[in-house]
Amino acid sequence: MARRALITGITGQDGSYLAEHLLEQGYEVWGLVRGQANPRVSRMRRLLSDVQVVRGDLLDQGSLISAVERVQPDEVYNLGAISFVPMSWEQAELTAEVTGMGVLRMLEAIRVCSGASRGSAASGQIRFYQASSSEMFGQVSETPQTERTGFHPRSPYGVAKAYGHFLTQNYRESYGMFAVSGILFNHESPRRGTEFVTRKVSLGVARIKLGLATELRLGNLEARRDWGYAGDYVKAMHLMMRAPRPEDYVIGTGRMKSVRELVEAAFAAAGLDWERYVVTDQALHRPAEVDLLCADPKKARAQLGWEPGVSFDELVAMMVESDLRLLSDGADPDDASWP
Ligand code: NAP
Ligand code: G4F
Repeated sequence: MARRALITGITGQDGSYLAEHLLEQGYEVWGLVRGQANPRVSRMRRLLSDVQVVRGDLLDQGSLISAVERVQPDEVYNLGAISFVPMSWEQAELTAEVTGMGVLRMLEAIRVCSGASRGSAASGQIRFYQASSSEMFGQVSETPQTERTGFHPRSPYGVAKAYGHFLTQNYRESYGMFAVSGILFNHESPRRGTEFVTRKVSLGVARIKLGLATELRLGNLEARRDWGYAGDYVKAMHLMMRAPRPEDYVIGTGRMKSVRELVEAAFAAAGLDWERYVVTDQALHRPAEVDLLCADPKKARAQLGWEPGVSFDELVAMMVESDLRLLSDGADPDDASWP
């Protein structure tokens, strides 16, 4: 019988790639979707016609219990979150509720539905994946960051993710649940939300190239990130869930680039000189910045056999080409079907 997966955040970047990957692996895939008429759901249904939908919201405990009861999943992937770091200062309480407390509600739904009790070995029960983040490392205490590096989150988002991370560990230890966290570093794609810097840059380049804009306004160009391709990273999520033991893993490329290098590469991919177009804007700087993030993915390579497949330059070129195509076709990037 096909394994059944329930994905929260299925309308997001990672949810779409993970759904595709699990369908390819022969899974029956369900997505938890919120709202009465979530416009992203109709696009998802058109593209992922084999995905089934169940209504629910990470803010609503009852809806999560009902969803787990209805779907009876073998695996739950909790990708739903307020995921844009600057928004977490503007709506800190909402971020704590969705990104932090949402993890508790999902774990409780699984615990209640699978009858896991304190101290019992809940083998054979529902497996749980938590989308933890390198933002938890924040002001890093060492470089590169491993599964053992301490956390010093720098945003309400990072703090909420740290809560969800520790809670996932705690449910594993308290109830014997197969509950794992993937500490994923930044991963991008043509499906990335337009507010994140890689997509903002690839779209900006495409607009300038096509004569639709004359400048690109950005914040801190000196921040450094470990950027990989989302399509590679969802495979790591699945490998963690099929591992013999529930453990947490760092997932990244092990290579760091600055926002400035990202900009240079993206403009060069379209044959443009970035210095003629990029304007820096103090208003786009953050109240507390994460200066650098760089993964040490040795454990994932050794234990899961996971390796990133797409390089930084290939990723940047893929995103610029995709946005050039999208805009040339007259599509609205915020409302486009996934490329
Ligand atoms: P994304 O594109 O922003 O997607 C977020 C998803 O969360 C959307 O499907 C959204 O659904 C859903 N959501 C928001 N509020 C919700 C609520 N109250 N109840 C249920 N669902 C809700 O994020 P992503 O880039 O795919 O990232 C997936 C997960 O990985 C997130 O948890 C993110 O924090 C984490 N993460 C991402 C990265 C990265 O670099 N991408 C790195 C580390 C960790 P709607 O359509 O309803 O808005
Ligand atoms: O693309 P970003 O907004 O991603 P950020 O803050 O690193 O967070 C992403 O990755 C995390 C994993 O580490 C996820 F957990 C999280 O959900 C999200 O997916 O910003 C990257 C860097 C920052 O240092 C920011 O200050 O780019 C810098 N930046 C410079 N100018 C900008 C801009 N970021 C954005 N979004 N927009 C700018 O104009």
